[in-house]
Amino acid sequence: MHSSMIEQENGVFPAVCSLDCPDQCGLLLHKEAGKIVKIEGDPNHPVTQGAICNKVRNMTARLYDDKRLQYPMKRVGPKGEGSRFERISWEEAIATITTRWKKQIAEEGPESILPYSFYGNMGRIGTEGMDRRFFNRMGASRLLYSICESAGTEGYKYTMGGSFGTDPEETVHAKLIIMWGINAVSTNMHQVMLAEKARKNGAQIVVIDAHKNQTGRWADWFIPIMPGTDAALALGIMHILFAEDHVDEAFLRQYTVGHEELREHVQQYEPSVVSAITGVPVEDLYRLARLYGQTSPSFIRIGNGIQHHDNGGMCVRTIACLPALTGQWIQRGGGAIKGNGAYLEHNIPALQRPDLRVKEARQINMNLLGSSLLELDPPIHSLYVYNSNPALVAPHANKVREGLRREDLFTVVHDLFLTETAKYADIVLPATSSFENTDFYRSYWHQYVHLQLPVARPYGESKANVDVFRLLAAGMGYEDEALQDTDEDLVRQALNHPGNPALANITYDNLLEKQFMKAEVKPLFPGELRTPSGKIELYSREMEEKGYPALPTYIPLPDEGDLPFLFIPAPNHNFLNSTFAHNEKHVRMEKTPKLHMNEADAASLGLVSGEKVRVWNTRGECELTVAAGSDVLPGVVVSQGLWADSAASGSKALVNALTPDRVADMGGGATFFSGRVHVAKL
Ligand SMILES: Nc1nc2c(c(=O)[nH]1)N[C@H]1C(S)=C(S)[C@@H](COP(=O)(O)OP(=O)(O)OC[C@H]3O[C@@H](n4cnc5c(=O)[nH]c(N)nc54)[C@H](O)[C@@H]3O)O[C@H]1N2
Ligand SMILES: Nc1nc2c(c(=O)[nH]1)N[C@H]1C(S)=C(S)[C@@H](COP(=O)(O)OP(=O)(O)OC[C@H]3O[C@@H](n4cnc5c(=O)[nH]c(N)nc54)[C@H](O)[C@@H]3O)O[C@H]1N2
Ligand code: SF4
Ligand SMILES: [Mo]
Repeated sequence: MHSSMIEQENGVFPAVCSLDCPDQCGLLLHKEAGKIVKIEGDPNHPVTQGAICNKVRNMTARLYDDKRLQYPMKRVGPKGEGSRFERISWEEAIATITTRWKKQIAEEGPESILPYSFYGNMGRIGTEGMDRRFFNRMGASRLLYSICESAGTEGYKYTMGGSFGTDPEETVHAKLIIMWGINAVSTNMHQVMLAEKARKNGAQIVVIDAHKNQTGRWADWFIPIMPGTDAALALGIMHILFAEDHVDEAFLRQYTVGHEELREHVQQYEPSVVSAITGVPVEDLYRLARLYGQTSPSFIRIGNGIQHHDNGGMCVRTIACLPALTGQWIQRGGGAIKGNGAYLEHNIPALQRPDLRVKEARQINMNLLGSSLLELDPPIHSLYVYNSNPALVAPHANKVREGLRREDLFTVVHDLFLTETAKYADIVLPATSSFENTDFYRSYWHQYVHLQLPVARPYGESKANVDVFRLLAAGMGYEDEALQDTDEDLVRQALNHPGNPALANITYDNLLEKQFMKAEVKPLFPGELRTPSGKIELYSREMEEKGYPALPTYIPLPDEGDLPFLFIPAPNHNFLNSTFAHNEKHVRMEKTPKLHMNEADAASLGLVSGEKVRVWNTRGECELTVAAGSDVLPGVVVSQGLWADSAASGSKALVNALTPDRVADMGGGATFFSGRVHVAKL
């Protein structure tokens, strides 16, 4: 790989997928006349092996979509629907923003400014590098990055000490694979490829989900479950494992704390009790527990679906205890993955420079964006959004939009497209795609680190996040060296991390030569975990001190009144969150936004498949098309995908109009899947 890829008009160039997806595929970009004309998988990538998803195979249409933003703009019409924008220069854009911010900082202080971002591009210098330095230097309000996996990550950490799990490449050796609350066929396709290899060697595949989607259909055994009850199922399995002596006593003694307390504690989770809670028949519960207790190696892939609930943190904490009971962590390919991000942790302080912040600032939970914009005192008077589209993806969308509509809120949005959020902006800035930038990428599932160098020229006048923050720093008069570092400096500083020996060989120079490298990860066992005891904590004193039950526990979802259906608005196959929801090709592949419901429920409401329904609660409403059948249990309805306001289907499928902005039990997490709704024929 060489830095002159931009200059070469034709050829095939290495790249990495920048999307927020565990697989982090190695890619090959085909260029003709300076344009990327084809994207395929890199066959030399050991994990992703040349296979990529349909979304990214069709991504060139997005890169050169004629709706892609080319130059900065200012708003001239009203905010939101009906907004209009006029082209301005970068000089004017930066001057407008920094003039406003200087005034605001002088009058109200920097906490009146809120950066809002997520991982629309997983490149680390662009999503948690120069941006963090800039807002630290400014002293702006801090965002709690809680919209995705934070509840489950915290829950898993209480049990295992951090995001450390099985190396996915080893999972081909498993004889039992449980996909638990993950729609892996759509969201982690290479885990499915690895499971297919294991299946050829005799492995059984079990899927536990609230919805029999493509992943459930692919399973050898699909187990439907009432949403929000998975902790009870896991505790029911533990009850049987202890009762029938399928536990690995030696492993428990050597590597865990609290197994005796746990043995006592799970006696209350009798199969009949668990069955009544989960909807899983008693026979199936025994069959599952015995299968898990008697098959080795066994591997559990813990998805994000189970933790987007009020009880999500405790649920993941509980499931994460299972592999310890049968000693799976020392079996090749056994164990579990919730996330593996901690193995590849780079030097975060060196990249983010918290030392630039002279005064502590308030922290704002991103799941509470709507109420924060509407209710905080002192108020937020400026919002800077990048790498995210909160008007579509954040919970309680109507509140978010009401906040964005405030006339006294100065909003800047930096994106590749005029998103739903950008329509509320005062200033819109055009962003480069990841293939136009330098950045490094580290998967949160496999164990490889990638370097991306620019392959194509910036589209129009678009700029990378890092470049915009350098301009903003200059405009603000911040002279700190840290705000002038080059892209290469940033990557070098982040990868120089004596605290993580797994990255010892992974340097900018080595990556320049090899493009991607596997970290030298030490096996978890034998070894000290990063829990307080250094062992797997089946009993956690730390949790007890924080007011949680010390042992894994089933905590029912809160009561949302007598609305008849629990509503699960999950991701779909052809979009990635709201990315691709604006691209015609992807929308066409996805067809229309549906509402999956049980045929008995449909019949009782007089509904048949294909009919339009109104779905509503006190937070808002949306319109979806019924798909009746046996894919979900009675009392549950499921939609898939975050559809654009302007979807070709003319949909009014803003599913987040219905989702609660309650905060989950841990990590300030989101509760997208714990809301209830009414459904009726339109
Ligand atoms: N194609 C595609 N891929 C993606 C994404 C995308 O939007 N589209 N998004 C990316 C991102 S940011 C993330 S975080 C991941 C998310 O991907 P996953 O980890 O797969 O999580 P979800 O798709 O949110 O939910 C997974 C499953 O949980 C089920 N579910 C919901 N509630 C419950 C419950 O209480 N119990 C059980 N057992 N199941 C439940 C849902 O029906 C769904 O099938 O995918 C990433 N990859
Ligand atoms: N109902 C419901 N809501 C959900 C979920 C769900 O399952 N159900 N899932 C939640 C989850 S898990 C997540 S992670 C969030 C994700 O939500 P977001 O992080 O908002 O993800 P996207 O919708 O993909 O938006 C990313 C935006 O970043 C832009 N972008 C891409 N690259 C760059 C870049 O280099 N620079 C800049 N400035 N912009 C860039 C893209 O064009 C896109 O508009 O959504 C959450 N919302
Ligand atoms: S979205 Fe996921 S599966 Fe698709 S190319 Fe990117 S990393 Fe691979
Ligand atoms: Mo996510």
